Amino acid sequence: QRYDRILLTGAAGGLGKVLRETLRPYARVLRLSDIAALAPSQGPHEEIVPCDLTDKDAVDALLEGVDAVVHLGGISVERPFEEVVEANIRGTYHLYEAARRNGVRRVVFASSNHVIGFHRQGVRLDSQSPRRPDGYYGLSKSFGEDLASFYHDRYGIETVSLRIGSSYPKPRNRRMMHTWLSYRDLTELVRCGLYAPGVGHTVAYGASANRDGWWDNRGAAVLGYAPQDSSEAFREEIERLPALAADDPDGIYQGGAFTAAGPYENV
Ligand code: NAI
Ligand code: 15L
Repeated sequence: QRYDRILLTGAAGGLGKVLRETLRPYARVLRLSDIAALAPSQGPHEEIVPCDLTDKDAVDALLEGVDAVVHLGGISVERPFEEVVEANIRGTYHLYEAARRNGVRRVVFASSNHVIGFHRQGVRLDSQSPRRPDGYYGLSKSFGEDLASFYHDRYGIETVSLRIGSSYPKPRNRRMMHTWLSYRDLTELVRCGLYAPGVGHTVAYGASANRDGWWDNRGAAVLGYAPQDSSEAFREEIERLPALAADDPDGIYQGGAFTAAGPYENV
C-alpha cells in the first residue's frame, strides 16, 4: 500500500528538508508546503504549494487531492503566545478543518517533548502520563494533540502525534543524550505513523534507542517502530562539554531551557 499524494507542511524547515528526501519512496507525489521559500521541484514526484497556515481558505485548497498529511509547519521554539497562537493553534485547526472537508484520513502531527517538559529529568513517562507543558509552544502542541483526538472521535480522521525529542544530525548537549532522535529513526517513525493500521489517535515519543531515555515508548512500538540508532555513539564527545551548573534547567527538567523562557511583556 502506498499513498498517492502526501502533503508535507513545514517543508522548508530543518526536519522538512530531511523528510522531503527520505519520504520519497512512500508516495507517488509529495506536496511540499511552507510560508518560507522552498527549493524548486526536483521532478514529477514533487509539487511545491506555498501556503500560510493562518489563511484558512489557502489551507483548504492546499489539502485538495491529498491522501495523508505530515504536519510539521509552525513555530518550533518557545515564543510569546501572540505568535504561537497564530501558526500553531489557528493553523493546526485550519489543517484539520481542511482535512475534514477534503476527506483526508490520516495525519502525522509533529508534537513535541515540550508537552511534558516540566516533568523532572529521570522520571519515566509513557504516552498516558500527565502532560506538563513548559511554555506557550508546549501548550500549542498539547492543543494540537487534543485537536487530533477530537477530529478522530468526531470525524474519524486518524492521527499519530509524535512527541519528538531532539532531532538533529547528532545530540548537541547532555540533555539530548536522553532526547535524541536520529534522522533515520525520524523517517521510520513518520513512515509508521503514515502506514500503521487502526491508529485512531495514538501518541508516541520520537526518540532513538538512547541508553538513558526517559520515555517508555510502547506507544511507538505498537506502530511497528523499532529504532536503529542511539545517542551512545556520541557519549565521549558530549561528555567533553563543560558540566552544567546545578541550577541549570537543562539538567533539571525534561524540556530543558524551554522551561526558563519568558515572561514576555509588551508584545
Ligand atoms: P523549523 O522551524 O525548522 O520548521 C518549521 C517550518 O514551519 C519553517 O520552515 C517555517 O517557515 C514553517 N512555518 C512557520 N509558520 C508558518 C505558517 N504560518 N505557515 C506555514 N508554514 C509556517 O522546525 P523543525 O525543527 O523542522 O521542526 C519541524 C516540526 O517538528 C515543528 O512543528 C516542530 O515544532 C516539531 N519538533 C521538532 C523538533 C526537533 O528536534 N527539530 C523537536 C520537537 C518537535
Ligand atoms: C522542540 O520542540 C524544538 O522544535 C526543537 O528546536 C528542539 O529544541 C527540541 O524540541 C528539544 O527539546 O531539544
